[in-house]
Amino acid sequence: MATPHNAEINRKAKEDRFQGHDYYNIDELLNEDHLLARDAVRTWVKQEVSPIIEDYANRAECPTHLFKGLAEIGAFGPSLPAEYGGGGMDEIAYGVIMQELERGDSGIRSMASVQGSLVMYPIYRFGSEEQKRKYLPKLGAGEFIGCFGLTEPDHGSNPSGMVTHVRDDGDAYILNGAKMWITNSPVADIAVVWARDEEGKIRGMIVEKDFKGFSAPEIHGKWSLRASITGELVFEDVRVPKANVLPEVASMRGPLSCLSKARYGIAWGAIGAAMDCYDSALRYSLERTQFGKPIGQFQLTQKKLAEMITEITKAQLLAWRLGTLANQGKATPGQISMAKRNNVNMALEIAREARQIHGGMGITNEYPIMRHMMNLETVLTYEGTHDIHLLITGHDVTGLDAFK
Ligand code: TGC
Ligand code: FAD
Repeated sequence: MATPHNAEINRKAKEDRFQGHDYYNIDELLNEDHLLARDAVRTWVKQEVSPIIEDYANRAECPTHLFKGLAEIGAFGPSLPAEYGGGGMDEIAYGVIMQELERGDSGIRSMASVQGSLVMYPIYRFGSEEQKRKYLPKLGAGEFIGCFGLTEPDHGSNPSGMVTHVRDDGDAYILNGAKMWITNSPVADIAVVWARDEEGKIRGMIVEKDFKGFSAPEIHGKWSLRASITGELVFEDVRVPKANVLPEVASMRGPLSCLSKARYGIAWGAIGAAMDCYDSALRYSLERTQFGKPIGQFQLTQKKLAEMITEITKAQLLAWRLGTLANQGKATPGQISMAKRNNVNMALEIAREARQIHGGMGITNEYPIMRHMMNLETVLTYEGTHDIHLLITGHDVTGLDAFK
């Protein structure tokens, strides 16, 4: 039975009392625009996400009403030009926005990552002017929802092996195949789909939801990313007008460039989830008493907290430096892989330690810990698994490919 003091702590748990953590004064490296964007998104998450997220995750339901709000706060394509529906900001602003969204929930960050980096970005980078004008403003405003189809049932880590294909049919392509694990697909108006053409080249195309032969059934039964909707994409002789094919790329460079953009955002996002777990654990350790003392006074709790803030600080510095390189157009895919892998793993480790600090309460939805921990299991796998990113780094430093 909890003492009155401890019962009060648990009653207050559902209030979002989050405070950012900045042990190395990294805010001094951010400019006014970054700080304004960060604070605006932090406030929005406290008002719109925190009060509802545990219930949506519990019901395994996506809060699709938040798409509009995400658009209003500029979460879709923050670093894409404003004339094409983006935010016109820099890469660090994009990063801090993802950090604050994932502080709320990885699934909310996913809604923004997919729309901005995996749907708007390929249309912006590889699309025709007509495609940009037709789709980007609506995507940026949240009037259209998009999804990105690369992974297939038999080709996850190795998307180059894809079997989804198109055949030429005059002014259109006929698309056949299936994609698996596609974020937002059941609610999407358009899908950016990657398929092999008759010459074996990888082509990107925009498939609209009402094209005949196209369906997007939902995948049920996820214990992770429960507030995000995931589905398949099934193509049975879908006629895709050639006007919907992205003209500026015909290789794996197309989808992999989009992944670089999204992985960059995840490297920042994971810091948000880690900070939320640390913040909750720190507060709990000061409020919860056992053996007549706050548990934060025990050395073993301090070891956990000290290691958490050290790892968060290292991840913040990695993300900031990566953002600086990205602003100069110099961030390499290898550097992005290193940051995605390190920061997501760091967040997952912190979630596990924070769960221990919360004791039994840590397994309940009174606190955000288990939700972040379960979410991070997906984040560790999507956008390239933890081990694939290690192999990318291994390839980068040795020049030797260990994938095949
Ligand atoms: P490889 O031969 O190495 O490269 C093919 C071409 O692509 C270029 N390239 C990149 N360009 C930009 N960014 C990158 N990260 C790039 N990586 C490679 C490369 O230079 C080459 O260009 P070119 O012009 O010479 O043709 O390609 P590979 O087929 O051997 O692939 C290697 C490997 C294993 C690293 C790659 O396939 C990979 O990254 N696998 C992991 C798959 C993955 O990450 N899937 C993610 C699916 S989307 C998703 O999970 C969304 S979750 C969204 C959410 O909800 O937030
Ligand atoms: P596999 O590739 O089968 O890997 C299984 C295991 O084998 C992993 O541990 C992996 O590291 C290991 N492995 C594979 N190859 C090697 C190797 N060469 N060497 C050593 N180990 C190896 N995809 C999209 O296209 N769009 C989306 O919007 C999207 N959203 C997603 C949302 C969720 C919730 C999830 C879970 C996934 C999503 N994905 C999406 C798919 C995601 O990118 C893949 O799950 C991921 O790339 C891994 O593929 P896989 O699941 O097929 O695992």
